Amino acid sequence: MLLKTKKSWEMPEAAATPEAVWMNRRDWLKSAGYAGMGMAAAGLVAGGLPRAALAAPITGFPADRNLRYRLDRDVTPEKEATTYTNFYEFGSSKNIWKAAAKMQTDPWMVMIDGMVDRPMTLDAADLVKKLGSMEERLYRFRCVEAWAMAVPWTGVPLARLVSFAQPKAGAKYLRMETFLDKEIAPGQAQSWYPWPYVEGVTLDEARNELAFLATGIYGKPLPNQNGAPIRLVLPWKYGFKSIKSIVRFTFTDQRPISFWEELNAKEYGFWANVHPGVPHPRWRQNQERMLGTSNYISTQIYNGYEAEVGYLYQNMETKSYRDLYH
Ligand SMILES: Nc1nc2c(c(=O)[nH]1)N[C@H]1C(S)=C(S)[C@@H](COP(=O)(O)O)O[C@H]1N2
Ligand SMILES: [Mo]
Repeated sequence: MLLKTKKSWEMPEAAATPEAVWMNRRDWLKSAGYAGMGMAAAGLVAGGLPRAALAAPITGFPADRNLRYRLDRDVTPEKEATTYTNFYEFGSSKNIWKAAAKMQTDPWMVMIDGMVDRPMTLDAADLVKKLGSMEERLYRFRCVEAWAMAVPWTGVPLARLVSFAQPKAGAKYLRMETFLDKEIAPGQAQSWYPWPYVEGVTLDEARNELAFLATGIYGKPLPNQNGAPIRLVLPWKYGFKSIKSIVRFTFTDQRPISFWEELNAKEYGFWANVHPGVPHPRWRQNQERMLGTSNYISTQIYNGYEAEVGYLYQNMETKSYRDLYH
């Protein structure tokens, strides 16, 4: 079973660093002495220090597995899950893993802002440390394009980030944003997409036990293409909700408009709960194909997680299954 977690995130003295200043990633890198990507690529920062001297990667791999989360199918081969990926910042094909290698993920500044008492900006590794011990969980994962996988994620419950941030009473949603840098991510030069990638959940969803802030996969830190250094994993929702390479968490009382919803609200809903009874114009939703296999198997309501998440949607005014998606 899961070992007792250090609850550093619950302690008030761990609650905040005083910086409330907003800086984008490039500004921060500059102020921290990274004079642009050229030097970073050369492995140097201002003053000729080796970049490695400032790097502080997320540690704690492999983490103990939390045996509460079990699979009804085989774990997907690592090679499949790490080479067949969706990360539109690096292109719209599934084969972007080489292009994503360009991304520098350490240091990685993350901002927590919006309806919180103390907005802050801190390095991803520091943030994860403040959120307590990492654990491993086996989860199913289902893309709206009808492919699916089952993988071991490493990370911490998203609920701990919510407790750590201490949102104000009126906050209802958590909005998340991916980095914006078209020099690194060529897909972001495609101006018809509403960059940066944005996703959002209700705070009740963010506090659900399944909502997971992942730092690793297969017992190792996330490879870039899977969303390094930190990403969301919501196993009961279609994969597009599981935003990668997060740089900003904003607490708000406004329902966020996500990247795909902004692009095409008819095809991509805010709720996006997996449901075999809600058809999609382009892909089948009653069946899915596990990566590494060629046959289709039945898709389950909430991707098989109804016991854990069903209560979240019971009081929603759902006229049809469709409302669980749109
Ligand atoms: N920033 C960002 N996050 C993203 C995406 C993306 O293009 N950019 N694609 C989403 C989609 S559509 C899916 S299915 C999952 C895929 O996660 P995986 O590649 O790790 O399997 O990431 C989601 N998160
Ligand atoms: Mo997806």
